[in-house]
Amino acid sequence: LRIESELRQALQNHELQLYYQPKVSLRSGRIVGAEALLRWRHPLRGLVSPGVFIPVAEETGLILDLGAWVLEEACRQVREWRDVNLIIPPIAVNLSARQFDAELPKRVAAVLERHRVQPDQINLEITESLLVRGTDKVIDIMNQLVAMGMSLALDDFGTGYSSLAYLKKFPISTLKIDRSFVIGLPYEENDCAIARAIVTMAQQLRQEIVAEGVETAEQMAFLRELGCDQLQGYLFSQPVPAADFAAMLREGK
Ligand code: G
Ligand code: G
Ligand code: MN
Ligand code: NA
Repeated sequence: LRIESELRQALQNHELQLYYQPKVSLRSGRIVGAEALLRWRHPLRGLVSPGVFIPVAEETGLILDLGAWVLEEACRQVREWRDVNLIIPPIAVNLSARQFDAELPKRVAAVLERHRVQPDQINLEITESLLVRGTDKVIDIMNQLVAMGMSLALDDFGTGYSSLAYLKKFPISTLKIDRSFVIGLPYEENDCAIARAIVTMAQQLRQEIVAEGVETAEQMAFLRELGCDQLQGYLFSQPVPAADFAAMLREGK
């Protein structure tokens, strides 16, 4: 309860911030995207992990206000970067299943327009729980977002309960292999088998594939051999403040 009311205040007191974690192309070694990740600088507690407050926000419904703020802030930041002629790759924003209602496409379109941001400049990351719930309504909302020019990525892939065949029903252009399967590469046979299966399937479905939580050169080498498209993880960079991400882009990394 305390976190809930403090989180409400945090929104008003500007204690929330977006960090950006680069996604790197395995082919070119260049930054081809970034994921925006929420950070909360609590005046007394210090940095509070989203692993703590996102679940609370989900339970209380506060995730709707939080999610709206994240989209607004990401678009504001993109506009600011564009205004100083920085060329930025698509920025991915995490969407909670609770944000997925019939009004979502309209709300997203309004934010993009307000900041004069093109739809392909913002990607949306969704989780498998949304697919499990996968009604025609959800598919319809996804199709509307795609028709607007946005791309959808499936986050934490492999941790939920959606069947593989299920996937092709949804207009998803990117799969993100969950960090829990990347940890054991290339030494854990099971992780290798799962990663291989996911990449093979994504290729068949013509989806881009991003590996999360890549920390070692050995993991990278294995993922390269599999034909994975992009990497995200501490090997390349932790999530960093906007200014640091802009500096990375300017250095042309
Ligand atoms: O950044 P970190 O790895 O600590 O994030 C922990 C969890 O919080 C991850 O599961 C991540 O997806 C989630 N998270 C971070 N930022 C956001 C956000 O803006 N919206 C939602 N819905 N989840 C987020
Ligand atoms: O659930 P989601 O994939 O949105 O969350 C991403 C989370 O993973 C963030 O909290 C981010 O800080 C964390 N993360 C990103 N890269 C790495 C990594 O290489 N290793 C570990 N342990 N965590 C990572
Ligand atoms: Mn994510
Ligand atoms: Na993830």
